[in-house]
Amino acid sequence: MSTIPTDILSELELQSIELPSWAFGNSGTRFKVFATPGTPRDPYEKIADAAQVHRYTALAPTVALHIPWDKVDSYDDLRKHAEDLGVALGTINSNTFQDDDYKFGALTHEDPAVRRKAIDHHFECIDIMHKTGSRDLKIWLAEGSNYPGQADLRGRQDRLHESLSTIYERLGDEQRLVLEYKFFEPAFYHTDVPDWGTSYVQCAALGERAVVCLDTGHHAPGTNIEFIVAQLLRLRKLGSFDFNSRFYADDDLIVGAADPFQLFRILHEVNRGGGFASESGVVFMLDQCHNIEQKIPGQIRSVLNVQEMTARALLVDADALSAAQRAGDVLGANDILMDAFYTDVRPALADWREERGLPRDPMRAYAESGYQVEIETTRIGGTQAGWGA
Ligand code: LRH
Ligand code: MN
Repeated sequence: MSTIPTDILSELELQSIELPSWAFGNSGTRFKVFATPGTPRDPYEKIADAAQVHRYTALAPTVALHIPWDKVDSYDDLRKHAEDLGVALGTINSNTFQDDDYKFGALTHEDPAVRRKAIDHHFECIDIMHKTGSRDLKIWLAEGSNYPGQADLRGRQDRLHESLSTIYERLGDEQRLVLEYKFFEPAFYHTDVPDWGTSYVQCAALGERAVVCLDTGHHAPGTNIEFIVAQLLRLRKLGSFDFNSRFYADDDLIVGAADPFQLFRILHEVNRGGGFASESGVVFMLDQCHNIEQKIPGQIRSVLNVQEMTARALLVDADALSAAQRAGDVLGANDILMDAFYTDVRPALADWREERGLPRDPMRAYAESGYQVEIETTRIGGTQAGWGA
């Protein structure tokens, strides 16, 4: 049975994975959004469910919010609610992708009044961050066009810079702007922030506290995502991950489910680039939708997948690897990496959890806790949360 050296266990002890509040609500596709018994009806219940993940894994101490999906009367009260449950409020995600006024853009729109409205939404998010104690404002823009000629690609980049500058100037001294890219959808001809290069260029023009968000589902098929990770870490501009996995497009499936080896390769480059060190400032967040599977078990499985692949990445014999790389030992170098990937760390992690008073099998512990039955029987009435406002 493989063991994990204590120095790696102490690094794993520092690992924290931020959960998306919206993963606990209903989600789906344009074809159907299935309701699920026990789905939370408000941000308070979403946070209560997120706290269950941290309770059984000690891996998920913060919850990201999405505005307006998680709008409440008192963010001070929501913050206290989270703290009482042993978690904290994390990244604040803006939303300019569900308003009719933003049909042809928001921060890039031709009309200054529409841009003003979108900027004001981000000012509102920054005000909320002051109340929730959040550091990061994450911006994903659905903006783009569907037909060649429809949009002035150059003009939109200039307007985007102008709008982002206005938002950046509003940030508090400890706050960051995190710009997420996505190569298509909902726009099907051009997207204004389609790739890491565009996000990097826009962030670099803003300043130190503007960084890039890499969502693992937002690349063209065949993209070497770990190369982008290596480059952004080298440029000190990798701000956060939105972890999930996909077989085809932005499927938002459980991280590591579709391509565990890709997750391993990504985490290997995170380790190589110093991205696990707290001073790197990299936030590891999940961004997933549990359309058909139970949501809390789905999130527990997800954080365990990240932990297991992180443990494998940390087991890579870095000295032997760089020696083989320097020697041009192609197969030797590849073998060193594959050896770590093929190391089954699960029994050792279960032992480690037990030593720390955590359940050997968090999935089973949650299933046996009765919490799922309780929420399915008590959360009657009201409107189940989802991607609607
Ligand atoms: C866009 C995205 C973005 C979120 C949304 C929930 O596809 O990845 O991160 O705002 O999903
Ligand atoms: Mn995302």
